[in-house]
Amino acid sequence: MAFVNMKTKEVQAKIVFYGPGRGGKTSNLEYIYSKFRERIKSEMVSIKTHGDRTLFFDFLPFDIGKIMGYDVKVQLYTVPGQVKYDATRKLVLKGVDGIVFVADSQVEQRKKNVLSLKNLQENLSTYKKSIFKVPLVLQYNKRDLKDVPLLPIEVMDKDLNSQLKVPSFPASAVTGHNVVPTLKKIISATMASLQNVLK
Ligand SMILES: Nc1nc2c(ncn2[C@@H]2O[C@H](COP(=O)(O)OP(=O)(O)O)[C@@H](O)[C@H]2O)c(=O)[nH]1
Ligand SMILES: [Mg+2]
Repeated sequence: MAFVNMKTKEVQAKIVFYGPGRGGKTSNLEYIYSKFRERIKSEMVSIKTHGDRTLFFDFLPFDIGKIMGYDVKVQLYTVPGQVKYDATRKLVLKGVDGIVFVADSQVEQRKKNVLSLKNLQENLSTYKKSIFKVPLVLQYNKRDLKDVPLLPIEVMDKDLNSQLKVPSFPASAVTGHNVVPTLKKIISATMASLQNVLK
């Protein structure tokens, strides 16, 4: 649940980038960090293994200015995607206000996307949260790849979004294509869901 201070008119919301290992979650945060460096007062925190994989999570606090009279800060987190780190994923989801699900567009990763989305649904349910109610945006990442077969957008929609029917973006966390629109969408969806609290 977001932290709201009515007196100082501050809101702090938690947004988690979820998805299969190596899908591009950390790369999204790195792009956001490079793009908005002047608004980000601290370093991006990344806890990585030797192989450069996310071990616990990445963390990026981000000032987005005033919305509805409140000074809004979002905290962006990523989870480690590998199956064995499920306990950490669960922990990072605690108190989540909005989620970006980063899917890997490579044909080879099709099954992993579906399993990871299912894992998200299961882990949310341990907090009595429904994947159908939490603010959620899908990102079909790595659309820039040229040398490997990619899943058509319609197939990804069918696999991941036929029931959820949430906003989705084809994107590239490496070129930055649609990274900021993905972020803006999840921030606005998250703020909309907090509206009742802020009134
Ligand atoms: N070509 C391409 N590579 C990407 C993209 N996003 C991530 N990668 C690469 O995929 C690998 C895993 O990315 P990372 O952000 O660590 O994935 P994470 O495990 O989801 O955090 C890295 O080598 C990235 O450079 C993308 O949009 N396009
Ligand atoms: Mg990572």
